[in-house]
Amino acid sequence: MSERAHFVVVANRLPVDRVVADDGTVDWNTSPGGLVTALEPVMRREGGAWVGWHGAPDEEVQPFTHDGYAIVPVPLSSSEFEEYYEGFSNATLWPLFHDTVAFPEFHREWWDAYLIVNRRFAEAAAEVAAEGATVWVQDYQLQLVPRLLRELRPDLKIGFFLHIPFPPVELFLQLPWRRQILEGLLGADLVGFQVAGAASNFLRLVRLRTEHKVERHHVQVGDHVCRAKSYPISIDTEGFRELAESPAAIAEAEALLSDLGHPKVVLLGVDRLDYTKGLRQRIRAVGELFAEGRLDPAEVVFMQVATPSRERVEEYRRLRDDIDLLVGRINSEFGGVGRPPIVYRHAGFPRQTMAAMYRIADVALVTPLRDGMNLVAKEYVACHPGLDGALVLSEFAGAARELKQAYLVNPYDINGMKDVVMRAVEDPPEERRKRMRALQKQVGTHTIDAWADNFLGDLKHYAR
Ligand code: GDG
Repeated sequence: MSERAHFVVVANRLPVDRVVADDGTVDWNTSPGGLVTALEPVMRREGGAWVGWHGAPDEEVQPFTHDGYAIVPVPLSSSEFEEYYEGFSNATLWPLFHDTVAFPEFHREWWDAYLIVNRRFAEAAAEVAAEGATVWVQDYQLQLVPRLLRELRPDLKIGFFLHIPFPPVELFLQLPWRRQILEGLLGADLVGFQVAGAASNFLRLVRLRTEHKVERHHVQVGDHVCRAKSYPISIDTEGFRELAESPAAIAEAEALLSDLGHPKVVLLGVDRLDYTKGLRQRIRAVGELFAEGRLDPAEVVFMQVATPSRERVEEYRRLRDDIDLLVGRINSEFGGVGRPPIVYRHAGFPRQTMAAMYRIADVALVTPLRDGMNLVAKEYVACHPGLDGALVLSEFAGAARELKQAYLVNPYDINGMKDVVMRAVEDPPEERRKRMRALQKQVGTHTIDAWADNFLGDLKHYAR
C-alpha cells in the first residue's frame, strides 16, 4: 500500500472486526456504529486511511484495503493494553473526566505506557498521511497525538474530537500530567467537544495553566492557532427510523411483547455496563416504585439491557455484582409467579433487536450520572416517528442540551426521578406527543452526517 491518504482517521480501535471462518480463512467485517457509518463515505471519496488497534494484543497485522480505504493496524502488547488502555484510559481518565463518579487511579507506569502508545499512533498516522492531508484524531485514549503528530508533520491539518465530557478545572487539576494533556490537545488546529461547557472548561484551563494567549475560542500556540468549539454528535437518524419501521423489526417487536406477556407499560434502559450510566440509582428508583405500588408489577415491566464492557477493570466487576444483587432482590420481592418485574440482560444484541426494543418501549430511561452525549437517547427518539413513547433523560447527559423537551431528571435525586418517571408514564397522550414531536424535530435535523460535515468543514477552513 504505497499510496498515501488525504484523509486519515486515528482512533483507538479500527472500524473492522476480524472473523475467522470454519475453514480458517480470515475476513474483516465493518463494526457497526455511527462514527464508522458517517466517515466511510468521506474515506472512500477522499482516499482515506483508518489508523487504529485491531483488538488482539501481541500481534502484528499488515495494512490492508477494506471497502475502498486503507486499514492501518497499530500493534499493542498485552502489558500496553493493560497499562495504556485498561489503566490510564479507563481507570484514570475515564473516571476523572466523568466527574470522578468513581475514584481515578494515578500510576506513573500507566502514564509512561500512554505516552509510548500515543507516540506509536502518531508515527503511524505521520507515515500514512499525504502532504497537507486532513487527520482526525478521536477521543480520550489519544489526547497526546495532535501535538506529537504536529511535531512530525507540521504540514497536516489536525482535528481532534473528544467523545466524553471535559471536566471542570478543579477536577482536571488532580491529574499529575495535566500540562502534557493540555499541550497534547493544543497540537490540533481544531478541538471539538460535545457541548459548549466542555470547550469552555478546556479554554479556562489553557488560560490558567499554560503561557499561550487565549482569545475567545482561539489559542495561539507557537505559529499555529488551535480552536476549541462544540460539535454535538448524533446518529444516523433515517437509518434507525427505517430499521425500526422494517417488517423484520416489527415482527421482532411483536415477538418480544408476547414473550413479556403483553404488559401495559414497558420501561426500557440500554447502556454499556458502566458506572457513569447511573444504573444503580435507576434500578433503585424503579424498584421503589414497584415496592410502593405506584407501578404495578403485573402490568409494568422494566427491561434493562447492560452490554458487557471493560470486564477486567475492577470497578466494572464490582458494578456487575451490585446490579445482579439489586435486580435479584427486587425481582424476588415483587414478582408474581410469572415474569419478573425487571427483565435484566447482561448481553449485547443485534441492531435490529435494539430497534425492536426501542419500538416497544413506552418510556426510555436514560439517566447517566455524567455522559458526553448519549446516543441511546437519540436512537430511541428516532425509533418513534409515530410520536408515541416518552424519554426520561438525565440533565447530566450532553444530549440534554439539545433534547430539552425530554422528561429531564437529576439522577442523584431518587425521589425526584421517581416522580418524573411516573409523570412520563401517566401524562396524557397529547402531552407526551407534544414533547416527542419536538425531540423528533431535533434528532431529524441534526444527524451524524451533519456533525462530521460541520467539523471537517470548519477544520478545512481554519487550518489553511
Ligand atoms: C461514548 C460516550 C457519546 C449499546 N448496546 C448495544 C448497542 N449499543 C450501542 C447503542 C449506542 C452505543 O452503543 C452507545 O453509545 P452511547 O452514546 O450511549 O454511550 P458510550 O458507549 O458511552 O459512548 C457517549 C458516544 O461516545 C458518542 O460520541 O454519546 O457520551 O460515552 O449507539 O445503540 N448496539 C448493539 N447492541 C447492543 O447490545 N447493536
